[in-house]
Amino acid sequence: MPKKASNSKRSSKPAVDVVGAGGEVHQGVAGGAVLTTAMGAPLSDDQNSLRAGQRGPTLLEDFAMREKIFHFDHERIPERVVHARGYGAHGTFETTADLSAITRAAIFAKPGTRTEAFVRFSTVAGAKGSFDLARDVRGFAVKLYTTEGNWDIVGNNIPVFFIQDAIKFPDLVHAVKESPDRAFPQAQSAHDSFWDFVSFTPEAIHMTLWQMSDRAIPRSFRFMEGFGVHTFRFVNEAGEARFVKFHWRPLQGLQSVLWNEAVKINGADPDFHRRDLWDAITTGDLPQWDLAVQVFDDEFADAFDFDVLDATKLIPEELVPLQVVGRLTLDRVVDNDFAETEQVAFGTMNVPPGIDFSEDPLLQGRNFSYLDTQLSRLGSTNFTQLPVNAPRCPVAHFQRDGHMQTAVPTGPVNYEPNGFQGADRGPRADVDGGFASYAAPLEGAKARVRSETFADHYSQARQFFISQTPVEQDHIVKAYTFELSKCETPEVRTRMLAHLRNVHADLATAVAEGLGMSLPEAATPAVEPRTDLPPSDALSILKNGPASFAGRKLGVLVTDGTDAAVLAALRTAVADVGAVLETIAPVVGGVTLSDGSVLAADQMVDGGPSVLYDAVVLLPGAKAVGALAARSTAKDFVSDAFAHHKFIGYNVASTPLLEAAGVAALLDDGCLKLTRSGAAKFVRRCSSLRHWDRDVQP
Ligand code: HDE
Repeated sequence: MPKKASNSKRSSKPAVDVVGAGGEVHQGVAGGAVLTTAMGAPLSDDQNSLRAGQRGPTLLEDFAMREKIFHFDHERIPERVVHARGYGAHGTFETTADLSAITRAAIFAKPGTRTEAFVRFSTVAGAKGSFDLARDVRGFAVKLYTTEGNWDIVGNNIPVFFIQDAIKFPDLVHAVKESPDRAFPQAQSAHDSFWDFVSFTPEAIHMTLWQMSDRAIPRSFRFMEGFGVHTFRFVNEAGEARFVKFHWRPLQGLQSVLWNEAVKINGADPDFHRRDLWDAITTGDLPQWDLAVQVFDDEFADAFDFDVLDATKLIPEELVPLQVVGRLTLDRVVDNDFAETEQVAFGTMNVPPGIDFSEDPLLQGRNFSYLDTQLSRLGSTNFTQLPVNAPRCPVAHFQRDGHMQTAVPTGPVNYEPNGFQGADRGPRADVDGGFASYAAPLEGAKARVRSETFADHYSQARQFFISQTPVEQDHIVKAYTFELSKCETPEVRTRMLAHLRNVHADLATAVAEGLGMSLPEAATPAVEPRTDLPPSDALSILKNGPASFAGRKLGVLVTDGTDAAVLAALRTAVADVGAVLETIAPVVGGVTLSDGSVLAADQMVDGGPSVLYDAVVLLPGAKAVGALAARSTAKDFVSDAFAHHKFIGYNVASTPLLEAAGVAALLDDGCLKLTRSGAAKFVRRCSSLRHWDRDVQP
């Protein structure tokens, strides 16, 4: 930048167009906004601070510079203690069932009711800047701005949790996050302290089965289920209560990636999940979930094998079927990540009349934590006034003042009861319409105890394992083996193997084999694990995959000379099923296709590895394939796609590349030779997403 004198003449055009922080716009000479201070003073120069002479020191008087740096210095707020890395979007929830017989919640009174929503997906352990494909539980937090106040379902993509009592949460989180001395490892559970904690906390074993399954490495937020986890209550007008569990079911189907892919995606695109959601919403491929409920009464709860207040247990769908009661559509990306996603404050305690808590000790603790934590993060009790948190229904109370108060209450009264009349009187509680807690009958002595009905820690873990396909079981074995191999303390591994023996002999034996360790004695269970729980298909991802390639991404490797007609046919076939096609070329600037047209590529081959795609097509031109076959990133593109069980389309010219990648002799019926007429058939074949029959290990 050319040096400018500090007292240069006021320039006739503003350097940048900016709207004032208060939303007001100063019209500039060119019709654009004039840059101002936060107080609204228009600025003449944003490139140079105020100096005493051309080469002299900066003056304290420079209020514009001081204000700018002051604000910048305080731009960061504390990240969330857990779930720090997250991504949000706006949506709409449409009620599809009349539930007025079982809940008085207005949101369920009339099918067709539309309610504004905000959703934030997250990982748990990693810091705000960590990568998306950590092996981790995903947060699935939904805020529904109902006419009776905000209802937050602060859930996860796994229906059970690690612990049964909130008092253990700080220990769990300390154990899974980085060590306090060395500050690593970050964003992962593959280390001693996590498994050390788990090995002494058998109630966590069931959840670790889910965490070691592919549920913990989802392909995208769009392909995950969400769960409220706890048992809640529906309460109707008559004050009658039923228990309820909440499930979000993606219309896109379930899908995860392989661990080897996850590791590589983290390098190739650490923002893989947020980019996916942004792209889907901004291109109009709006993700949708059905809200389904499992409703049951005291009689079922009493007869059920496990305690419905125990968050380490689920209720199989075979026992209490899911009823769909609404549909959530994410239809708008945020305007500003900080203002909305970073400042959104979810709370399990936010429920409208008609939705109530159960006595789950984990939920009870959460109802304290989510309000409390906002004070550290958002700095004021008035966080409820931020646009993303503010209810869309009227708010009236006598809470006053506090940091960053933006409401301007009028009138003389800030208390009740009061003897004022009319508008000055202020609001009063509504005995009939207001929130009334369900009068749950309680009994027993005050004590620090864990109910005996919470004692079975292994039976549902076993049920989860036997509900998986062999492919998924193999992934679980490999995940435990990998994670425990990262534990440097042999005793931690031994204790974990002792627990796994109580889950399933095959699991324990295979993990021990993978670790090169002998099996220890089984851990002594508090109650004998059951082996008679039947498999539940709903617990498997592969048994619930989509029947279409819709919403997925095809990567097509192109070079100079690529057959333009085959590429066009592929584009049509992919668009027809609602999927996306990206081209990957030796140079991003473009290639010249067989018909002489120039195609600008979406990715350069070094930056577009096949792990970013659900299926791939190799479409090189005959003259250009040699150079491609000599390139290691192109070879990896092919060998990875093959090792990750992806469907591969290829043309005759691809042979040197297939040979260089070492897969030419291995081609199976998941690899299809592509002609112009075969494009639609290939895309149809991709509907099953992966060719699991391929006998290959990444
Ligand atoms: Fe959370 N959890 N949690 N959690 N949790 C937070 O609240 C907490 C638990 C979940 O996108 C914090 O605003 C305790 C279960 C999600 O903003 C904090 C306990 C489930 C999110 C907190 C649990 C969750 C959080 C951190 C044990 C699944 C992200 C920042 C009793 C059902 C929400 C914040 C977002 C966030 C406490 C257990 C899900 C510290 C004490 C079980 C999705 O308040």
